[in-house]
Amino acid sequence: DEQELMAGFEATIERHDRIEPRDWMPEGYRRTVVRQVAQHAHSEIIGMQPEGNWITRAPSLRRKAILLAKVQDEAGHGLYLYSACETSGVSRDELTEMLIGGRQKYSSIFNYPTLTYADVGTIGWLVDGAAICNQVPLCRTSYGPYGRAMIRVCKEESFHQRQGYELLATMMRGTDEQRAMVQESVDRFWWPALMMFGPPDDDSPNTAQSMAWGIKRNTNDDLRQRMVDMTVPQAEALGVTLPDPELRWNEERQAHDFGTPDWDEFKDVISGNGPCNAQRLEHRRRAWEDGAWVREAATVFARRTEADREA
Ligand code: FAQ
Repeated sequence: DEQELMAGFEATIERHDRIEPRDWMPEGYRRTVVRQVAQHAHSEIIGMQPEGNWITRAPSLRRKAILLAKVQDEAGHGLYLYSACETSGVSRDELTEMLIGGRQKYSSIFNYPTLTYADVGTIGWLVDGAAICNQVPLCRTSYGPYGRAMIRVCKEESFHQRQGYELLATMMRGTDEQRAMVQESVDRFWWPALMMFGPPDDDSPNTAQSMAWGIKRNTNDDLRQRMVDMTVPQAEALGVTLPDPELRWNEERQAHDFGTPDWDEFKDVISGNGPCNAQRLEHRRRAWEDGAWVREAATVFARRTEADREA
């Protein structure tokens, strides 16, 4: 009965074992997995847009090849994650409809514009950097298909992060104008990158339950602190200044103190009013509609092949 099933589920969580799609799970657990994994998948797919914006304007063939490969990796991550999400009983079509209909979210960060080529480097360095901080612990998430997807995704994210750092390091060795371009880009992306970790813990409605279920392994503030501590020495090595006058080493805590992100801006962005929300969703909706004939053709072809085989 239900009580016995729940005890089995809780024992699995307690042992830090994986919950698999065939296992019994409470409805709230399933809903939370779908919400987080779908949001993650949508972020990968919507996240192709800000950088994709620069593919036709990359400054060299080499940079273009690198950027194309990176954006393709993001499509791959999105597909893995949609597959992981489908194991918990929702179809990819339903997930896409929920994204386009504004019923599911994607990461706030992708609602900011990419104004210069330096932004490609900054996204690699800071946005993929934040993604790594957040996702390495998710390799140990309790939902099996999600954790396994994270292992490969994280390997590729590490590569992406180095790619961004290398791009910025190259620009920092260039002209004064290029250095100024990097600094201006970092000034715009630093705070939105810290917002990727979600609201502060005391304002995060999902953290406690998600941690109890082992879906999340760390709190939002804990991971944000890790991001700051990881990034400060990298910023020094690059020669850029992080735009936070309150940023300093705290000897006692053995961690950096830092300022408070503008949480009103964050709330605005996640409720649909960021600088690029409308544009990002509209672009996704158009791609979905323009691709309808491909999905239809593939379905008809699959049915016909199946019928031929049976005949
Ligand atoms: N943006 O109670 P919490 C990438 C929502 S990396 C938008 O703290 P939770 C790689 C949250 O959903 C980016 N919404 O929620 C890449 C909830 O609303 P809901 C993707 C946010 O789930 C790099 C409400 O606020 N990574 O794509 C955000 O416990 C370069 C309350 O928040 C992931 O998705 C936000 N930043 O913790 C690709 C990582 N933060 O759903 C291309 C997996 C919070 O109830 C280029 N996700 N909200 O309507 C997670 O770790 C968690 O879901 C958090 C949020 C930490 C994001």
